[in-house]
Order: sequence, then structure tokens, then C-alpha cells
Amino acid sequence: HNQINKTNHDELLINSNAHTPPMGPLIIEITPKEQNTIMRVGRLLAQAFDSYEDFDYISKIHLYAFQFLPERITRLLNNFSTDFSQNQYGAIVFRGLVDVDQEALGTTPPNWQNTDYKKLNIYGFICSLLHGAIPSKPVQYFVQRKGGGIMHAIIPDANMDYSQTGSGSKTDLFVHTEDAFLYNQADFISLLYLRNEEEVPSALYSIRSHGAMDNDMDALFEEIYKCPKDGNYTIENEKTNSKLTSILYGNRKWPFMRFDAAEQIFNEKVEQSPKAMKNLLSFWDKAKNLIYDKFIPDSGDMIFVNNHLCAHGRNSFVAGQKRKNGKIIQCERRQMLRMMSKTSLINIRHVTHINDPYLIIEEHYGDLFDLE
Ligand code: RE
Repeated sequence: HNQINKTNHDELLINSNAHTPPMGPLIIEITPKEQNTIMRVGRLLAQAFDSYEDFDYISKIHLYAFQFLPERITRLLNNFSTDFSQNQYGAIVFRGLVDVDQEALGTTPPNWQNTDYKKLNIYGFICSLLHGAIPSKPVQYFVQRKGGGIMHAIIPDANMDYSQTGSGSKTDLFVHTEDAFLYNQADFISLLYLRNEEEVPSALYSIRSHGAMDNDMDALFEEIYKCPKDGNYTIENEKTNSKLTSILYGNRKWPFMRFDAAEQIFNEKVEQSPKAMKNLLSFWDKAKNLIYDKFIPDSGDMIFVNNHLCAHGRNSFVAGQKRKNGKIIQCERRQMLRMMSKTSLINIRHVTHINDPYLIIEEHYGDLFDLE
């Protein structure tokens, strides 16, 4: 048989005449055998290394990914890093990627600050391996939690429940590409759901769902749009708030996207120019109809996103409450693990910490944090 399997890519190119845009993520059902392999590899690595942040481990993740991950998953992710075509939605759902022992996980902490990362070690290894298969390097951003490690627990926090951040819950989290206020935002993001008993749907929105760009979209390539830092910050000075970027970039017909609906359109303090706001509103008019929100993550599911093609968000919810037989009952609060990665540490060296090329210290559009 074929030593080297051809991917679907070639077939898709042949059929590209009768093209309908991708309207939702690729959904992959992980087989029990694959899940088994993944859990075993996670356990093995957790025994061999103390932490998924161990330098010896993290500098070799591509090697480990290609050696140990089930081949089907490695192939899919490898293809994901090079396919920016009209067929590429920019998000893959891996259903049942990991088996989460709910009892061992214990009760969800009140907020991310109280996370016990020792309990999450195996998931850190597994998530980093998937990024390694792209191949891409897990990184952390000083602008989020002052770094806070390469994997962040995302937990609803009762004190922040109305915020447009990962700690919010009571308002819809509008679709956004991660860190739209940075030039060196994540290339890839993984969202691993440990529990989602509230059954909160995830929202995804891909620029590919519009099909090819037409002249209508030209205005979005102009560098006339502001994006404030996210809801964790207040807009503090005029200098950083006045930097302008485009929404679309890269190829004119099949572009990439940097977009945050909440911050760029609905944040009243953003002060877009009238022209920019008019363009954003007519863009949002189309975009909002293309949002996919049919997927409700279950425990063990992962959403893997190309952050240049696909935006993410979620509906509002009441943390710690679920509906059963028409009644509202108490449940364990939602818990998700996020990891972000860059495909090159070389291209971001001008914005990484002097002693840590995995720590990005960009604060807002090219401005750096002063950490001296
Ligand atoms: Re996000």
C-alpha cells in the first residue's frame, strides 16, 4: 500500500469549481484506541518530565509529537498549518480527545488564580504535543496574567461575571481573534474542555465562510482601525489607543483576519473614525450571520483554532447551574484549558523576553512592556 497517504487537499483542489464556503469546523471523532494512546503518552511524559514547561521537553515537542501521537491526528494538524485555502474553515473539533477523571479533578476553583496546575499536568503535555504536531511552539503572553504559564485555566469568576474576558459568564463573549490588539498574536489556540456541565455552546466565526473577498471587503484591508487592549485593561493613554491596523491581511482574495467585535465595535471608548466604524458595522452585518454556534463542548473535547482564520467566543451562561428535566439544578462550574502557540520563535524575537524566547512582552501594537 501507499507509504505516503495523500491528504484530501488534492481532491479538494480538483473539485474547487463547484465551491461552497465552509460554514463550520471540521469535527473529528477520536476513537477509543486513539484516546487511549493519547492518555498513555500524557502519563508517560508526565513521569519522564516534571512539567510540560520543562525546557528539555518543550524544546523537543515536535519530535515527541511526531513519534507518539496517533498518526491520523498528526497528519490533520500538520495539514492545518499549511492549508489556508478556500476550504479551510480554520477550526478543528476533536471530540473525546482526552478522558477527564472528574473525581480526580475535584471541584472547580473559584477563579483561575486558585488553579492547582499539578492536577492539570497531563493535559499540559497533551495540549503541547498537539501544538507540536503543527509544528508550532507554545508561548505565553505577558499581557495575559503576566505570562502565567503556557497553559491557562479558564474559569468563570463570580467577581468578573460581566467582563469580556475568559473569567466572564453572564454576557455573551463576542467572537474575536485572540489578542487582536497585538501584532504578534497567537497563530494557533487550543481550547480543551474539562467540564461544561452548563452546556454552553462555543461560537466560531471563520473569514472563509464569506467565500472569496470581493470589492466590498477592500476597505477592511486599510490600516484605519483601532483595537484597545482587552477587557482586563482600561484604556489609559492616547498614544497606545491611536495605533491603527487593518482587519484583513495576507492574501487579498483569501485573507487572514484580526478582529474583535466587542472591543472594536461595541466598546464605546474605542473612538473609531466615522469611516472605520461605518466599515466595521457593515462587515459585522454580514459576519454575525456566519457565526457557528451549534457545538456544545463535552468533557474531554478540544477546539483547535487557526487564530488568523477563525474567531471564537461563547454564549452567556449562569456558572454552576444546569437544566435537567426542566428543572435548574446545581453543577460543577465550567473549566477549560487554553494554550497558544507561534510557528516561529525567530520572527517574534523582537517582542520576547531577553531570557525567555517563549514569553511575548508586546503590550499593544508593537509597544513592549518595560520589565527591566
Ligand atoms: Re478568547
